[in-house]
Amino acid sequence: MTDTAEYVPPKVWTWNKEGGGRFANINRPIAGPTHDKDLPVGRHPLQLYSLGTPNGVKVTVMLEELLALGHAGAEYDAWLIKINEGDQFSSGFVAANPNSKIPALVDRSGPTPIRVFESGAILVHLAEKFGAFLPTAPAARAECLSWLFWQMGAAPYLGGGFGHFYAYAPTKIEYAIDRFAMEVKRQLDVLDRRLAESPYLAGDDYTIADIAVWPWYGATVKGLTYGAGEFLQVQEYENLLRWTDQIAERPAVKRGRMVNRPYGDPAEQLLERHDASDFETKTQDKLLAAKETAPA
Ligand SMILES: N[C@@H](CCC(=O)N[C@@H](CS)C(=O)NCC(=O)O)C(=O)O
Repeated sequence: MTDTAEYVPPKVWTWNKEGGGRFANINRPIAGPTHDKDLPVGRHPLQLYSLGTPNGVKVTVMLEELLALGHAGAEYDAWLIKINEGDQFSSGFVAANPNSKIPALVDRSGPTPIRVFESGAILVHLAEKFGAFLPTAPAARAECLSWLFWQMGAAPYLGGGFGHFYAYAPTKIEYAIDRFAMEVKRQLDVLDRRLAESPYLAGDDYTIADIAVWPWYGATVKGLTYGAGEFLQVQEYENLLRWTDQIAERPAVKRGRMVNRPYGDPAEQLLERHDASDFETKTQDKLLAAKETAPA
């Protein structure tokens, strides 16, 4: 690794496969599949291919919220995509999402399967399909979509910018950490001021804007992302903390954040979800206990 203070970019960038840092095994300067493999398909109308990161959790929370409202058509199979092992580069996944990132949804409820990628597009697809969590009155709808798209534009500065340079980059670069910490604190203040005005981001009602923003900014304001709570002085954002805690109490949110989650408390890890009963019977603690008591 060249010292950043001395680094002079060459005329033409070249791919140094060994020098890519923590995500070197999956980072590539090219798109497209690396191997042939179809995606599995379960029995439900909606097939989700994902992982329990903040981007994945948005969709599993939305699906659980829809089911909680009684929309049986939102039943889904959630398949685990191990991005550290390159599952997002299979031919099947690339057909569902040419951008090779989770989450990807295939809606098989009609005669022809519809692929939907990008978490924001998936939330809008589901909200419109079931007529839920997206206001129809023009002003409220505009406010909801504005915060939804705000999240899509803002979060890369939090994850790819701040998180990368604060937690993952092989050298600590003051300029980069300072620049992105300033931006993340500004974003937290944007949300905090908005949530001083109204209970939810789009107004009085809980919408897909809250569902999109909560996994990233709720976790950050609770100090759960990148171990940076003290560094960012997150306790300052009282309205954001109030909103975060309120959403965390929703039963559908509690379920949604367990799906496709391969880390943390085994009782909160449901690696794949194919039935509502899986939350009771297939979490990792239960599967491991069953394995230990099974006759050899
Ligand atoms: N803008 C995308 C971001 C999706 C995204 O960055 N997904 C990450 C995990 S959180 C991923 O799949 N990374 C795998 C890779 O970059 O190869 C969305 O909102 O869906």
